[in-house]
Amino acid sequence: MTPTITAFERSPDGGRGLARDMQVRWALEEVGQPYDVRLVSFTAMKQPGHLALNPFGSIPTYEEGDLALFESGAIVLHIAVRHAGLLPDDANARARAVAWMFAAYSTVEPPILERATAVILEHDAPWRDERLPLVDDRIRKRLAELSRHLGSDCDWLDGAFSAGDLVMVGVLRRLQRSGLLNEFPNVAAYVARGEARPAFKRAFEAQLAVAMAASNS
Ligand SMILES: N[C@@H](CCC(=O)N[C@@H](CS)C(=O)NCC(=O)O)C(=O)O
Repeated sequence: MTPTITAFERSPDGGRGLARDMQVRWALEEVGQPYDVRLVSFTAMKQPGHLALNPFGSIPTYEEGDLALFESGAIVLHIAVRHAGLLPDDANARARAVAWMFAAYSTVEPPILERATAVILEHDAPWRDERLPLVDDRIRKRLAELSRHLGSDCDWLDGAFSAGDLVMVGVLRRLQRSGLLNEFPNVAAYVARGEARPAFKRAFEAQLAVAMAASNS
């Protein structure tokens, strides 16, 4: 059965692939599972039809037969469990790959999202200029830790590319315009390795096509 995911009708990032349908598209591309996309407007996301799929009124969602899922991490994990290619066969390595997914969303991402809030939503707030350097230092701490873990010879977080890398690269991509990634060349190279994967490129092009169509309409 072909799953259906939801994505922004008009992504605020204009096609930079930062909305979280990107991770789900990427996972589906990695495992070779075709999918349909239903585009939703900001208004539709808050209507009962969409809230029945995601009580928080956000994208992405995932529908497959009787199953409806929300939360990009849960969706990526579901795809990884159902298909070969995103989780190792060895039980311990599998558990570690899942740990990296949690690390990406619950340990690495929080200060990155704080930064986005400070830059975009609190742009004119009086505390913004004081807050930003503090947030940046919290991000640097996480990047330094990741940098130390990757060292000079690890392509991926734990052996072969996994769902842990997919989610981590997705989280780190939000830093591309900050300049912070470039302070940690092996982390920047890690992100570039993720973006160079053919499945990433297919997913990126698909979401970009939506953004281009929206900007021409
Ligand atoms: N933790 C959720 C976050 C979902 C989320 O924040 N989605 C954003 C797009 S990346 C969204 O729909 N924002 C619009 C809104 O919440 O109104 C996930 O990973 O799926």
